[in-house]
Amino acid sequence: MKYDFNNRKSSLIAAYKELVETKNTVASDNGVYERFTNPVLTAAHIPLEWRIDFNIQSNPFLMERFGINAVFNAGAIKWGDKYLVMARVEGYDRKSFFAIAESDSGVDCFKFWDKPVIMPETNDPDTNIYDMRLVQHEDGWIYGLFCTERRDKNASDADQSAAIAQCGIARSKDLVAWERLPDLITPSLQQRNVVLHPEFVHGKYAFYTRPQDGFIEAGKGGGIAFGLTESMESSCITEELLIDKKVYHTINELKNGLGPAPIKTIHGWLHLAHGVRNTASGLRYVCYLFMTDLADVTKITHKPAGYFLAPIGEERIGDVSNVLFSNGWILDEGGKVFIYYASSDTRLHVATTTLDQLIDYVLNTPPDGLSSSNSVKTIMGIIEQNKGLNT
Ligand code: M1P
Repeated sequence: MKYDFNNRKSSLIAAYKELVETKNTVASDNGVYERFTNPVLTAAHIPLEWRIDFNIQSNPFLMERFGINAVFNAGAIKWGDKYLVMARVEGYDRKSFFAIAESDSGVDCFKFWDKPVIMPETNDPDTNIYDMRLVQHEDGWIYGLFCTERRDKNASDADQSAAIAQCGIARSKDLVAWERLPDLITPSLQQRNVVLHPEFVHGKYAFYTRPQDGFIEAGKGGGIAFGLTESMESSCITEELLIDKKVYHTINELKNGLGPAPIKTIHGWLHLAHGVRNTASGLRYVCYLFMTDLADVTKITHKPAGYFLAPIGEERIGDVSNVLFSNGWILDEGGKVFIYYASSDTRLHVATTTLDQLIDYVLNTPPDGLSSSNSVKTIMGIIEQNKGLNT
C-alpha cells in the first residue's frame, strides 16, 4: 500500500497551526492569581521543521527524526512589546537545550523563533544545560544563568549517573548571540538554581546560590544562599551566606531554590522560590514567596506560611510527577505580573496577577508558626477578626 505522504503532511501542519493559534482562557481566580485552561507551551509546540524531515525521498513515512519529550522551566523577559520565554526543551535523548518562544499576549499563541538557541561552550563542554534565569542587569547586559551538568570525572565506569551540576553564565544584548562566560566558582561541590541579582550590591555582582552536597540532596548546604563577586568575566564567590534555610516540617524541609530574579518593590525585593519535601510517592515541589529588605538584601522581612502555587489536577502528572517549578516571571507596565511555571517537568503554564496582589499576599499572609497549635491560633485570630462581619 502506498503511504499517503502529502495527506499526512497536510494534517500535521493543520494540527500544528491550530495548536499554536489556540487562545487561552482563565480557568480559576483565587484572589491571588489567575490560572489558565491550557499550558502555554508543550512538546507539541516545537516547530515541525525541527523534528521532521519533510523530504519525501529521505523520509517517505514522514517520521519524526528528532523527538521532543518536554518543554518546561523557562526564563522570561519582556522584549519590546513581546512576552518572551526561554524554555528548557528536552529531547527524547534526554538532553536539554534552550529555545525562545514569543507571544503578543503573554498567555497564549506562543511561537518559537526559527531556531533553537546556540549556546557557546567553555573549555569543559556541557553534557546537559537547563533552567535558564534571564536577568536584565543594571550594567546593561542581559545575563542568562543556567545549570550546566557534566559527568563526575571521579565516578567509576560502573557508575554512569554520577553528575556535577554547576552554574553556567552567558550574556547577550539581543537574545540571539550569546557570549559564554566562565562558570561561576563557589565553595560548593554542586550548584543549581543560581540567580543574579539585577542591581549591584556594595558595588559588586550579587548572586543567589543553592549550595548542595550531592546532585539531588542539598545535604548540609541546604538553603538559598547569597554571595558577591567583583566581576562576571571571572566570577568567584568565596563565601555563601545562607539567607533562607530548609526547616523541619515545612514545604522546604528537604531543599529549596530561588526561581527568577527578584522584583524590586517599595516594600522590599519580592522573591519567588521553590520548596521541596519528601513523600511516600516521591519529592513534591511547590512554589512560595518571600520578601527581603531593600537596604539589606540578605534579610528576609516577610515570608508567608506554606506554598503560594502548587500543582493541581493534570499538572500533578508528568515525567517527574508532583512538581511545580518556576524560573521566570515578567512585571509588565501597569503592574501586571506573568508567572511562568512548569508542571511535573513536562509543560509550561502561566498564572497572571498584579504586583499589588503579590505584595498584599506577602505582607499580610501569616508566617509559618511551625506547629499544629500555632496553625490553629492563626485560624482563631482570623475568626476573631471576622466577628460581626460575616452576616
Ligand atoms: O525534577 C524537579 C526539578 O529538579 C531540579 O530542581 P532542584 O535542583 O531544586 O532539585 C531541577 O533539575 C529542575 O530542573 C527540576 O524541575
